[in-house]
Amino acid sequence: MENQKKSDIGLIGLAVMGENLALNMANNGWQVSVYNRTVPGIEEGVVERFMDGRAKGKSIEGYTDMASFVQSIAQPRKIMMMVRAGKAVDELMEQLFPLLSPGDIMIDGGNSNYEDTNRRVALAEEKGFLFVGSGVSGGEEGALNGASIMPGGSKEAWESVQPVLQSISAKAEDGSPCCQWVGPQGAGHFVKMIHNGIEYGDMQLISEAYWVMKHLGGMTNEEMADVFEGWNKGRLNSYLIEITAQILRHREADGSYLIDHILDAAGQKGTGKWSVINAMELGMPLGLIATAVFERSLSAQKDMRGLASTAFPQSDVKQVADRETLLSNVYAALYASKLVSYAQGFSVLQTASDKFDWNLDMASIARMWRGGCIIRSAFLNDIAKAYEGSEKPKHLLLAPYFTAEMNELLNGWKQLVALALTEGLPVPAFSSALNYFYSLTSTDLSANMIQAQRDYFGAHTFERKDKERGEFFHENWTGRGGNTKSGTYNV
Ligand code: NBP
Repeated sequence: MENQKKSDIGLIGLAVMGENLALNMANNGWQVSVYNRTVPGIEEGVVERFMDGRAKGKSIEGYTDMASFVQSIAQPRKIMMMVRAGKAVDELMEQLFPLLSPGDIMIDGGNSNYEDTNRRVALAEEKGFLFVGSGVSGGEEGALNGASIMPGGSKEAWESVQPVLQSISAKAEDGSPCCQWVGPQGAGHFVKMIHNGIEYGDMQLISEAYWVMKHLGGMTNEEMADVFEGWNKGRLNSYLIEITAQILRHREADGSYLIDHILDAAGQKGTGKWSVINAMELGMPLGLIATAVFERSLSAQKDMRGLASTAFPQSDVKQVADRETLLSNVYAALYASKLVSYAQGFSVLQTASDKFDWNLDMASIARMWRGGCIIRSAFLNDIAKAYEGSEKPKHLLLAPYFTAEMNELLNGWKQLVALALTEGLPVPAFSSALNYFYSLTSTDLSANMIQAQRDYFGAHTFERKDKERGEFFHENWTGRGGNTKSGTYNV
């Protein structure tokens, strides 16, 4: 062993992501040690199966003993964990600590909660090690051929892990790796979480476009596939639009379309929900993603929807005669709502960056998402450009390019939402985005009434238009209340 060349990197966890990442590393010329736990009764022989199968003949060594695995890696060691997020990562860290040397680096590539990563970075550093929490997006295919990788945590580790991580990352059209240092603590996992939230939003928006074309346009699957293919050649060019066209054309052996047989009850694994919870914690609107998460929940209540549809039967949707205008309006609704969704997501990132002192680079994040990941799209180039200028936009929609786009899209977008709602077709994300847009662009909102009500029943105080901001007033609304105010604070 002593004379044997040590591995460049170690990888723990040989499920779908770990296996493919190990192969990707080996294909890029790295010597890789792999380890998977062997627990009687769970799944035995995982390492052997991999070594005898896909890893055969590659620069990969398999281990079932943790100490030998750690010993096989060159120092400072780089050990990537691709295991289920949660306690598995903590358990592994505890097993690794006594085996590591000072300066060794642990990389958690799973979908960990960023607060767990904050804690783990501090714990590892306290013990003299380095810890990188890295989002990895792109699923099985990305893991093997190039993923979008979002590392954050102990900055000192970047120099060592950069060559490996960038080599296995996807490359954008201009050749740049879709992997850059994100920021300290759990910044990498936070950015990955928002990426996943945006993915939820994009999928909901595309589903609504499909639904209105089908029902208001009376279009066939093939016709809709043609439209998505057309959009994929323009500003909406993206992986999700591309696969939507392919999904619409996909047929069963009997010639029928598979999409028409798939039950309309969506699943979810939680990262969309986390995005929304964290946006709420930061006091930031993330309505489009919230709508996408809630719509999945409502879709899953299939039986309840069936029951409600008999209590409130709807009349048939009237198809529109002018398909060309309809399609142009659907395009406007889809593109404008997508812009709102990304603007909301980037605003949450900016707020987290300010609050946690992460100094996130929005242009770099947009560029990292251009390849490998599920939300990859041409339009991320435009977002990167908007943030690259010397004057950073306060809000993405206020970047001159996007302001011009929104002004052009607005009319078609509102016509589509109005028509769909009048016809009883749900377009929750299109309309949520439109309402956000109207609220965002209104100097005056109805919140004066909310403040009055809060003060009326709870003495929560209000500010006045005719006084300086920050001065708070309480009114004795009924003549019966006292002058005692509630504390004025926001949560
Ligand atoms: P899973 O999320 O299904 O995790 C399975 C792996 O975790 C197996 O190797 C398993 O070992 C190991 N493991 C578990 Br479970 N508990 C463990 C413990 N206490 N100690 C050591 N190992 C333990 O695998 P995955 O789908 O490949 O995902 C890996 C990570 O990457 C997850 O965090 C996931 O959220 C994230 N991710 C997944 C995708 C995707 O498309 N699947 C995409 C992006 C990110 P065993 O074989 O002994 O059970």
